[in-house]
Amino acid sequence: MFAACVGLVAAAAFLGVAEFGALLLGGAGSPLVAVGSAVIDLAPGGAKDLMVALFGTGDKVALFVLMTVIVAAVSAGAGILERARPPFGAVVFAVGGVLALIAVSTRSGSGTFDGAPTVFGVAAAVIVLRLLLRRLRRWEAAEAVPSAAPRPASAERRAFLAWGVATAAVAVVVGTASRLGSSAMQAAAAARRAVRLPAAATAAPAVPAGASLDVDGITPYVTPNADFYRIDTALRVPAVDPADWSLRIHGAVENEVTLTWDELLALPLEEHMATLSCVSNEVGGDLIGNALWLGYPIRELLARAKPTGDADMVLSTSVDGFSAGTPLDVLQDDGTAALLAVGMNGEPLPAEHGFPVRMVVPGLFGYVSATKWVTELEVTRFSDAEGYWTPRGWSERGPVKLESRIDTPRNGSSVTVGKAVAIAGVAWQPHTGVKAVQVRVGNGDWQQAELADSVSADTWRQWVLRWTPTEGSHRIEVRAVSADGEVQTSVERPPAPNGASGWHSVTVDAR
Ligand SMILES: Nc1nc2c(c(=O)[nH]1)N[C@H]1C(S)=C(S)[C@@H](COP(=O)(O)O)O[C@H]1N2
Ligand SMILES: [Mo]
Repeated sequence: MFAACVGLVAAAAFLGVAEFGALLLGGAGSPLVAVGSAVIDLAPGGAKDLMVALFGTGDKVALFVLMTVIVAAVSAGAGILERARPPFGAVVFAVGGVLALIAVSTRSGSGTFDGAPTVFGVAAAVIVLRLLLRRLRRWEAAEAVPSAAPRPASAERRAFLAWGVATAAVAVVVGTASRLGSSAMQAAAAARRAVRLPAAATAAPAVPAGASLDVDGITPYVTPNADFYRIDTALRVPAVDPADWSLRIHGAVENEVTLTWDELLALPLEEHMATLSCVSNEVGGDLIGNALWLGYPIRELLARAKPTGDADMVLSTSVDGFSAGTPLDVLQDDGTAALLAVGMNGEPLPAEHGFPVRMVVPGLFGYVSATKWVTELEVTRFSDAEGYWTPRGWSERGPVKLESRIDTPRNGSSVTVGKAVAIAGVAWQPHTGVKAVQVRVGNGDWQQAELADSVSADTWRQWVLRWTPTEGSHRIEVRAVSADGEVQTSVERPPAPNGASGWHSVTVDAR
């Protein structure tokens, strides 16, 4: 009887670990779901009809109940078997695991790692089976020959029961929570696949060929979504179904505004290319990307809401609790394409970049403006509210600093004496723009780099300087000049509290 319970706890451990693994894989690879759908696929038509006839639309629930009963019976049996004839109980779990693996790997669209949750689940089940049975045997031994036992039977019994109950409880809680989380993620992923974004009412001009220089190793002008840096506080990417999404604009406004997904998509959307960067980016770092955003100007929504009194900040909040405090005047400015974005490079926002809706504000670091999975805009005051990072040591305001980066040659690389090398990279100060980039080799003079075409002041610009190295080690430095005439500062500052500064340099060896 207790051995059967151990089998059940082992099965719970299997499901708990496997479902948690599936959650980490973004909702894929759940043996529970895979086996269930394999059974549906394999069941003869008559059985399916019978299930539907018996249970109607409850047929899937009925299937899971049936599967649970079977799994429970087999697991209980495996517990008894393992106690009587180890390791055959463990073998039963292994066989079950192999069947589940077959089910997982034959599901359409299964990925390379989708079997991992099942494998880890089986390992957990076998470990739990063995450890709990060892406790059970100790208890039984203490009951049988009390004098020979190191601890009284009552202590062994308590230990066995405590471990069994605790393991089962953890497994059930983790498993259930993970299953719910995975379902939500898969539902959001399916909803994202179903999204058809409308064409922009105001399309961005095509990117001119001259925006991209033909240099090996330079950062591409547009960052593909898959390569776009990701920064957020979310342990798990929030799963938001657009059907459930809405944005509420409230606080110091005359009219509260609520906007649903369908209402947002029905508005005349704008396309705008903008470079987004993170305040945590080190000099020379890669927490920056440039994308074509599709969205609706936040200024128009604020015009509907009509901010009142002396409001000077908009606190945007995400479903996951993150918040950013953005200056109200920036969001209201006619000349700033601050968007409530739904599209990124021609696709719905990827889940990790804020699907279904995020903010993008050219010229401000992400932490004070680019709220992903945004659901709320509160019009307020900097003196009354603060964004997530402000009490954590980052400045209340976060305009992007004038910066430049050398992409190629790489620091520490070797070049050939007398053979021309392209020194190239990107420079940016979104919303202001870059008008010149200068490069210095060693103690030489600053030389003007050639600039790629500027697409708008809101994006970075590629630059290149051709250089023919002489023998030796050379330090190469870069600095940008903004459209306002500001020269990038050499003063080195760390990212906290409002962005790193200083000149990026690389050292190369010419031989
Ligand atoms: N919900 C949410 N939105 C967020 C953040 C976050 O932690 N949570 N981080 C911000 C920061 S610090 C940056 S730099 C940008 C990064 O956006 P990305 O991951 O799409 O590149 O998102 C911003 N939006
Ligand atoms: Mo950031």
